[in-house]
Amino acid sequence: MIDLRSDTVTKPSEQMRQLMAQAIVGDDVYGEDPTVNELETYGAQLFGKEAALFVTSGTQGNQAAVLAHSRPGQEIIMDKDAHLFLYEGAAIAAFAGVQPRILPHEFGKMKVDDIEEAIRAEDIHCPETALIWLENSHNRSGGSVLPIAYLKEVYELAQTYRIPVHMDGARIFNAAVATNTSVKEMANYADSIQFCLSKGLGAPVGSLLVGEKSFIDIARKKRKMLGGGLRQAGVIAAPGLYALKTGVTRLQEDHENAKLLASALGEYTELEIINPVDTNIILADTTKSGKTSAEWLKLLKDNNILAVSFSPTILRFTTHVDISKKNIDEVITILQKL
Ligand code: TLP
Repeated sequence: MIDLRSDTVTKPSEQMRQLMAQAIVGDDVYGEDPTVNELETYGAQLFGKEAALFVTSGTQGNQAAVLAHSRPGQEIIMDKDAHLFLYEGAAIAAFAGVQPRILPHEFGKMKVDDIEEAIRAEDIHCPETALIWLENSHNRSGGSVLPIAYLKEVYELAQTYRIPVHMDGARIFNAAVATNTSVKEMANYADSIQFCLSKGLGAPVGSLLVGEKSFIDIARKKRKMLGGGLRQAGVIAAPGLYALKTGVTRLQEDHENAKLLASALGEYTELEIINPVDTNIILADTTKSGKTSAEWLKLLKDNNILAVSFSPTILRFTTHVDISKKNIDEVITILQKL
């Protein structure tokens, strides 16, 4: 099977497995796991932030961030397709007791005027705005990148109102590589960032949350409440550290493969590519083909290709470290036959 469902499906490399076996460990709840500590220090430095927290997943990192930034009864401004809103089981309502204020967007960018209008004024009737939430790259928009100029504009607005900005950077390295920007530069315009080790970078587990030390100290307690206080977590931090050190530059290959696949899909099928394919995600509209996404998924699966459905008429294909140029050529040959 050529698995293009997500960049989460990658298997740890032999090198990662060896590092897991050899990792020096301790009890991380006591702060005594040297490998976790090394990963956190390295991650914080890479993003130019004071501190970092190793979490088991992007979802746990995002939720710890929400809990650390907000109080029950407050509100978070986010776009209507944010992963936080669509795919985290309403955890912000269930755990943090906050509500989402969802705004329209174009490829992940909410209008800055809309954000300003959505910021709550002091009023006995209203919740307070706890946080502004950005997602970079933006998953539901097909991995599109929020450019630095936009990040800066949103951050300056947020500072005017003294509201923190969190960036769901599950795929921030894809965004940085695609725009030839450093994650440190992007991090200048967010108070906290969650980024995944287990997506494009290819680690089996984990994310980091980065920010000021005082914020990370609170998030660490919240992570414990979420059941994320792990013990000898060095065994999963070791492949994460390796992924962070070695997995970034090769993301360019995933982006090239995605572009190649997108143009083949456009050429050999009736699927219509509806995103600019900035990074490693392709969104294809099935309408013109007269078939639904479910029908396409079956047809593709019968031909050894896996993708996911984003709606009854939208398919998502994602390239990653376990998909080579050769695999893409194989997919193209299959598409030509179809
Ligand atoms: N995204 C997954 C699914 O949950 C949709 C995927 O296959 O793309 N933020 C963003 C922007 C994400 O895309 C994801 C995962 C997460 C957070 C959550 O990360 P995990 O899966 O580690 O909890």
